[in-house]
Amino acid sequence: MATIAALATPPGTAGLAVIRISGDDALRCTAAVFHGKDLASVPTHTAHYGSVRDAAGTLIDEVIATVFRAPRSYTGEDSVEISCHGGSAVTRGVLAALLETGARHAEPGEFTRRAFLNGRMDLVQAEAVADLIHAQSRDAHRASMEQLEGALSAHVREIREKLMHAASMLELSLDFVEEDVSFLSAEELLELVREADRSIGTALDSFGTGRLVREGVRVALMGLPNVGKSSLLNALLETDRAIVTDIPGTTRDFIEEPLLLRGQLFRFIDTAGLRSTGDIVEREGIARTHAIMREADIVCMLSEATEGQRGHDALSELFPAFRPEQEVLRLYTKSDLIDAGLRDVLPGAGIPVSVRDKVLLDQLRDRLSEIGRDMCRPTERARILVTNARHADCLRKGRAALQRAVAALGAGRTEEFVAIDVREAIEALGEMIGEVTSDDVLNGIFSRFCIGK
Ligand SMILES: Nc1nc2c(ncn2[C@@H]2O[C@H](COP(=O)(O)OP(=O)(O)OP(=O)(O)O)[C@@H](O)[C@H]2O)c(=O)[nH]1
Ligand SMILES: [Mg+2]
Repeated sequence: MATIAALATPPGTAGLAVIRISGDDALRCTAAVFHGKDLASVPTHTAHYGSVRDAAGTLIDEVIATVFRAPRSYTGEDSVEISCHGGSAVTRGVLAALLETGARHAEPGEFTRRAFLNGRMDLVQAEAVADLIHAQSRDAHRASMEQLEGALSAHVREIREKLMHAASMLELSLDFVEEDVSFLSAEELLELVREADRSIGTALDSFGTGRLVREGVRVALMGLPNVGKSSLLNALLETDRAIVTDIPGTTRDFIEEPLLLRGQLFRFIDTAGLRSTGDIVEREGIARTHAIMREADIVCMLSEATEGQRGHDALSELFPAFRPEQEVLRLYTKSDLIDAGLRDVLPGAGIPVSVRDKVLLDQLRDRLSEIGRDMCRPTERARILVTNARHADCLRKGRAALQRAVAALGAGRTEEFVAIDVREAIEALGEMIGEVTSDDVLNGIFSRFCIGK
């Protein structure tokens, strides 16, 4: 394998930076610029102090080089990690010196791609590396860590192996079709396929939750104009993100912002106030508000506390229908304008909020994070969590093939037909974990990685 090198830490100024080199000549290339011990002869997993100099002998930096010999490295190849001082000029200098020795600059995700190609991890685990790096919330971190550890792969592998057993039995039966012997009864086969179908279903069911974990729980703030939607968004974000005025119809286009609440990732969406209007920009904004309402996981219906029940009735008329899985909260805004005593008796399990009351804001944060936590909790049955759309696609494909197999068995079709469907399911699951891959699939996956990973 050609030797590749890249900066593995973010570019910019920092205490330290790490440059990674991997490939057949990783040790030779590093040794050519490294002055200290002869790296070509040191044992694996050892760290060495020395200096990096360019071809002319000019000192670039003092560094620590850690040597990992194949196959016990991230990529499975000979690799070196050079820790140098973090700074653009230093890292550029070290990298340039390495590239002079014959290494080439790594492409995005190339280290992990090699780890996959060298059998150090399967495709689900390789993708989990990218997810882990990008994880913002506690749940996303946990889900990607579990995938990296191989929990999801093991689940899929187990289903796939059972199906492979069924397929080989089916094919054996086909070989002996003249003799009329069967190695797997139709009932056994049906049970096997059904079980695999159920196991895939369990994994797929977790994808809804997985999406919430990965992308965040979407919270839409909706209400009539001027009720305080944008003010609430700003208060929760603790910045002046949205324009706030006392003129109804201030917000036109929606504003979406991610926010971590108690370690939980949310996406808050401030929308245009709902009313009938002749203004064509505002009308478009209101159309978007409706679309956002349909998509949101949590809908906050905002109405002014001084309006009481009336405000919420007017709002419900404008937007009566929600999906059963949507959580709808009734918020009473500007609660600083009503008596504290009245806040406990707000109609419809209403939640009092005010941008001027820190305690009320904190209570709202608690409530939202509680709901979010429930939504993101994997179901008891599924210990695993599917968070990746490509994985869900493969699982769906596998499931469809198994359902065709069940139908074929029900219709009394011959083993040949059933075998084709089972094979297709095996293929789909294999695609997910990377047992069968194409360059296109790999390019698609690894191009989304950052360089140096
Ligand atoms: N007293 C009080 N006033 C508030 C509170 N929240 C918002 N306001 C005031 O209400 C007015 C409208 O606030 P916005 O946040 O712009 O309302 P909006 O719902 O986004 O309005 P549109 O974008 O026009 O639909 C502003 O004058 C705010 O200062 C609150 O908690 N207490
Ligand atoms: Mg607004």
